[in-house]
Amino acid sequence: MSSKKGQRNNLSLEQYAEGVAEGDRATLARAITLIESTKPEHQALAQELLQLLLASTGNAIRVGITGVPGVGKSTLIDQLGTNLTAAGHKVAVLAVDPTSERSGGSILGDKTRMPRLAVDDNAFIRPSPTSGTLGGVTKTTRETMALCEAAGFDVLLIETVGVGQSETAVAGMVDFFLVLMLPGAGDELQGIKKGVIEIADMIAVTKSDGDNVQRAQLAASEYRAALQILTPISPNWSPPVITVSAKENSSIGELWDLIEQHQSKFAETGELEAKRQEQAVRWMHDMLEERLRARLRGDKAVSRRLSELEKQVRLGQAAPSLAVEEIVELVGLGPAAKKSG
Ligand SMILES: Nc1nc2c(ncn2[C@@H]2O[C@H](COP(=O)(O)OP(=O)(O)OP(=O)(O)O)[C@@H](O)[C@H]2O)c(=O)[nH]1
Ligand SMILES: [Mg+2]
Repeated sequence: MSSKKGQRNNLSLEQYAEGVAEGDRATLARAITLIESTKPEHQALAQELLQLLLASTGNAIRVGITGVPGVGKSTLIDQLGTNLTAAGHKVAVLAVDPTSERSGGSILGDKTRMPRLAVDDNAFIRPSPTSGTLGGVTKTTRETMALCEAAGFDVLLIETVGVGQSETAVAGMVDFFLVLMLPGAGDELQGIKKGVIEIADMIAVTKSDGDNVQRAQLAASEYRAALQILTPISPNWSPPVITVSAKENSSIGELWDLIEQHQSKFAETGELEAKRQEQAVRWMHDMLEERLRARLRGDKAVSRRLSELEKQVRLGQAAPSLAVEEIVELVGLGPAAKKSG
């Protein structure tokens, strides 16, 4: 996993491709490091590698898991993942955490939260890159997902903390979006963001063990009521609400059964294919916008002119549209913009 080693002794495109295709974990880890690198030559090689492996991607079930800090995401992933590898699956666990500076590492940096998966030969845990914008982190995660699929992992679990926009980003890269909720009712239900319920394919109330069982069931019935007033995303799926205990491994099997049911139903109706196609196209647009934005930020002449124009716009000396025209011209997108305008 050492990136130093990777830098000392770079692999060729063929070596990367072969190693990943063989499911070699060390090569997979180095390929991900390549993808995370911001060096132009690494980026170029990474893109070639992804293109080469594209045909062998798409064979995994992609599951996003979100919830507030402490809801039990890592504990659930450890238990679920362990059940799955025992049943013969190969499980990759990734993270989207653009706020990872908060822990000096990432939400998966601390592998002790997933003690069994961390030492499981059929599991692969990759922490979120330690820095970057949400756009950068999601790009890396999506590309890492592709690499893991090419390496033969058939279950991808993407953990993200339910803060900011990372949950929407994760929902946009997975087949199934699982929202974890704490046991308890009333106030907690009021406290959660309504938006996250709207994009959930299932809600699981966690820590349903010991004294918590009743509170978990109460919470579940409140979430069921909340979901009833929403129109489901698909006519073929009403998001279920269940209670689980990762600690006692109870209802984790049921949770996975529901995810598989959703996957096979969506495969049957063509919704899975359509969803993935839509996600790929949106991803392309996101990357394009990110690149254009980076180009705007990175160009000294542009940012200098931009701050001058800002002043003029603020003082009413220049019309905003005129300022935009000038900047667009400056970055070399002028003629096309004029044609359509
Ligand atoms: N009783 C009980 N406790 C649990 C269960 N699952 C997790 N916990 C506890 O809840 C705490 C948080 O669990 P994590 O799995 O680390 O939660 P997380 O959502 O991954 O947290 P962050 O990564 O910090 O966002 C830990 O102390 C766990 O032991 C459960 O099923 N039952
Ligand atoms: Mg965690």
